[in-house]
Amino acid sequence: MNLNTSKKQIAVLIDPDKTDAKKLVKTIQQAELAKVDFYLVGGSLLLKNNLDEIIAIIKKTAKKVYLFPGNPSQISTKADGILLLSLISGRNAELLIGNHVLAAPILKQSKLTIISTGYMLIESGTQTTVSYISNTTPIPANKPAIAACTALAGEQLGLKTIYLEAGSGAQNSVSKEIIKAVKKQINIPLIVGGGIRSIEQIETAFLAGADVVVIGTAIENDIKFLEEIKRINR
Ligand code: 1GP
Repeated sequence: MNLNTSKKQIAVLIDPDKTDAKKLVKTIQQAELAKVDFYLVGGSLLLKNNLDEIIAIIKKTAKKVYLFPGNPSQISTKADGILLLSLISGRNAELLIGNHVLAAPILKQSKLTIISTGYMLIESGTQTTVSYISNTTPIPANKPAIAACTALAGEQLGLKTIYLEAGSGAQNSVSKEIIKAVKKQINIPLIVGGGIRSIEQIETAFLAGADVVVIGTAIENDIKFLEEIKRINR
């Protein structure tokens, strides 16, 4: 992930529970042909204990791999860096700072690049795994001003990027109204993900102001989506 570029970036999210070595190798081959910019690795649960193996496969490319941890057990020193998520849309102290205290000494000893990230859940239709697991209420989809002020507060606190999250496999992705309202308030890079499953949605997010779009489920479900991504003009 390059925080200092104006180039629109596409990141592929790999959930270790939803892939295996064989499937991942194929995904990575296609993703490289599609010229994706970097990879995120993480999920709500880790049932398979295969995090290091997954990262090692992706590291065969020249691209950076960042941890996108669902909880502090998902730290691997094999990655290049970590999105250190603070769930600023919620009021769960553990996810705002508690888990970070526990992870701090481990991160200090690692060589991981730490990207402090204001993580914001946006309501997206039905309840998502991330909302349930985090025990937090997402920001209502029709309240762009709340989203904008939350992101602004995150920037003022010194966070390096904001991630607008509809939730993995979300019914509705983050709307262009929310993306625009947030983008207008902040000067740090804006990441958008959750429920993006068409080229139109990617282009809409970029046009509204997303600097990075994250795709997970759509590629898990159909690897051919990467052939379409390849054709996007960025
Ligand atoms: C989830 O934003 C990411 O945390 C990606 O979501 O799996 O719906 O693409 P999808």
